[in-house]
Amino acid sequence: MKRFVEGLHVIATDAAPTEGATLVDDFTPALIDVGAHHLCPGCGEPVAMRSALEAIDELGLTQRTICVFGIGCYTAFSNNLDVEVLQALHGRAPSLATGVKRAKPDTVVLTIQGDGDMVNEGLQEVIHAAARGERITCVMLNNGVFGETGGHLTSTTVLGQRTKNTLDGRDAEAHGHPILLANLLAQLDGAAFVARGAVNNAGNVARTKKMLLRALATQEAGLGFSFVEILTMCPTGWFIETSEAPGYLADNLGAVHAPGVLKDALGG
Ligand SMILES: Cc1ncc(C[n+]2csc(CCOP(=O)(O)OP(=O)(O)O)c2C)c(N)n1
Ligand code: SF4
Ligand SMILES: [Mg+2]
Repeated sequence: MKRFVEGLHVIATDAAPTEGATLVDDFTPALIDVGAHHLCPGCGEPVAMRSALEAIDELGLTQRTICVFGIGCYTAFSNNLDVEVLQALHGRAPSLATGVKRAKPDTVVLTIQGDGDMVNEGLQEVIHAAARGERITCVMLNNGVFGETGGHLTSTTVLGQRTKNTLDGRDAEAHGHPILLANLLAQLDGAAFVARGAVNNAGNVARTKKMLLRALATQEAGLGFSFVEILTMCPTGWFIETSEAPGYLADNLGAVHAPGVLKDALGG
């Protein structure tokens, strides 16, 4: 079995870090009220959030947008976004978003969820929303772990990936196979746009932003359900050095959950 710790500096977690985090920049992106956040250095979720907010801003949708948040590290952003925000129970965001969109069809509704939230705790929610062709956009930040609660296995963890409760790597016989959610959703007739991006390098960030723009355009065109999965770094939950996380994402999560557009009903 492939061990994902080979060649990596795995960080000891039996003691507090000797050095504190450093504020790199206090730049405040559009639609975020404060520049600084308390997510870990090197986390991919702030980059993904920024891309989503840039897409909303560029399409001029700010005044009509309602975000529904799941529960994970990304939830920290729900308190300081300059768009309307609702907080869902774990995994239930697609149903809450469905209610919002049906009650207020002129709004643009998107969920922000993690892999643990969407694929473990609420898998049926997103599948049924997609099958119904709800005119909402679901965004899944996929780091292959329950980041906020300590880096445990989720349903998207790839075979061989080391997590807090699979120290020797995920083993198919013991822990089952990963669920490739975007591939699964793309098979449903109600899904109009399905794509998987990543934020581990500048090119992938740019491609992910285009996917988000396309998903929101799909919603605005009333074509059905739209979905963007974004692979994000979680150096803390992967127990590796921050600098190693972008490469680790490409070699592990990204090698199985392949980035690309899987379905695009807008065409052209
Ligand atoms: C019903 C319920 N079960 C468990 C939890 C604990 N919990 C909070 S965040 C979280 C992990 C979320 O993982 P994910 O959605 O992948 O987000 P990440 O932290 O990795 O960004 C869990 C299990 C909870 N808040 N509610
Ligand atoms: S635990 Fe992982 S997902 Fe959570 S803030 Fe830290 S790096 Fe990001
Ligand atoms: Mg996660």
